[in-house]
Amino acid sequence: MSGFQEVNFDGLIGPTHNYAGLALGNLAAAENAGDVSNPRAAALQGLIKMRAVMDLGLVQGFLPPQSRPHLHTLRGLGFSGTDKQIISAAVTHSPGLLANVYSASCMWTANAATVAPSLDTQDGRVHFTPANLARNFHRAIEPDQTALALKHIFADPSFFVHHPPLPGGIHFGDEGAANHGRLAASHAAPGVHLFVYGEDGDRFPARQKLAASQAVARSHGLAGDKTVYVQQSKAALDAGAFHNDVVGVANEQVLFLHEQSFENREAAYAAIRAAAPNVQIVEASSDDVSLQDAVGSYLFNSQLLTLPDGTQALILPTESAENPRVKAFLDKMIAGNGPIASVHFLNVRESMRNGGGPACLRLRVVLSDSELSAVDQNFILSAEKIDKLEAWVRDHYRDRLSPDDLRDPDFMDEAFGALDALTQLLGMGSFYDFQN
Ligand code: SUG
Repeated sequence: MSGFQEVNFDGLIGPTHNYAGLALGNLAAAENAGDVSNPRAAALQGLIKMRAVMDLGLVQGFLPPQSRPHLHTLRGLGFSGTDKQIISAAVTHSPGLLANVYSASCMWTANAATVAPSLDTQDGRVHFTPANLARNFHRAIEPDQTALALKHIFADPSFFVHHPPLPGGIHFGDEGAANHGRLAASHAAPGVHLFVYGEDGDRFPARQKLAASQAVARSHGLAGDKTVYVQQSKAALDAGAFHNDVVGVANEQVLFLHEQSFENREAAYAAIRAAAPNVQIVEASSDDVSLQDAVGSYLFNSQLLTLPDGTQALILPTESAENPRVKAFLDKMIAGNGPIASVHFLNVRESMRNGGGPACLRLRVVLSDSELSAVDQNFILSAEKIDKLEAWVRDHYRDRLSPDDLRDPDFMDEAFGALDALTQLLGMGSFYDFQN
């Protein structure tokens, strides 16, 4: 029996990263709407995070950026002519659309898909369901290309099964792994799947539907007694936790979360304990950290990782170190010798300003050694490959992008040129629709 490990697949941040305020309920995105972004810094921050995780001794992968602007969407909405004519017509007739088809939101690969490891599925294969991201238009155009990328990277059907995104739009709104956690004695042991769904709050709509989580669990062939469905608290949703991973994260036997994460805390913990008796719940009380501080600092949108020595480390955004109450909580937690042994702060500020912390930027895939060798090795990083990707970013990315820049049809060529160079760097052949 081969060993198992968790591999994080981060979204390589695309050259059109911008602040458009597109995501209702996402406070950071709303606050920074219209600001000038720095796509070059964003992509380099992402690569520095990937390198840091690799330097901790873990295997690190990535998913490529999607084709943006997404001309296919504009054509589907009746725009026609050459590529540049399409952009110019959209600028004239529907300027609001441009920001949507230019969004680099696929960087947040926690929303790319839900994944079930072969240890937990009926047929012993790894199952993927791309998220339909139906709630927000700029994200609802992601699933087709997500599916292509996942099929490209995890191609071998003897190991990997790809389901289509759920049908039914917002009736089966599915935001992927951002509302899903797996509890297990170790990554190599069978696990319990925790699905967190929402009900609309007083301020904000819920994105993840219970029926969607149930459908994904059904497709993936998860056993009924190995799945738990818990409602996110409306208080957390209305405080800006538009995905549950803003208020909690699970890794192996540890569930690290805010005490106001779930609508009915006692019943939720009882259900989780019944399915996963060895779970260790590490909770921040509202006295230690308010929901506002949790959302503002992204304390829980951290990556909780098992290191090669078996200890667990938390990768946090620098915003968590800058909030004195959050920092005091972390210091107390580490001094308390609980299951989380170390903390590391990383700067992913460009993504954070759109509401995306370290945990949003990665999709976790538990793989056996033989499954890992079946993965397209182009998307598994080495120090040398990160060097090359950093050089590619420096060559092709702007360090200033304002919403008005999206109106310039020449910027489209620049964005496509960067992606074309990426496929050459990786020897991927033609991968994007604009290359055909
Ligand atoms: O869907 N922001 C993303 C952030 C996603 C974070 N992911 C997780 N929590 N797993 C969202 O709200 C903002 C884009 C803009 O407004 O330009 C945005 O889409």
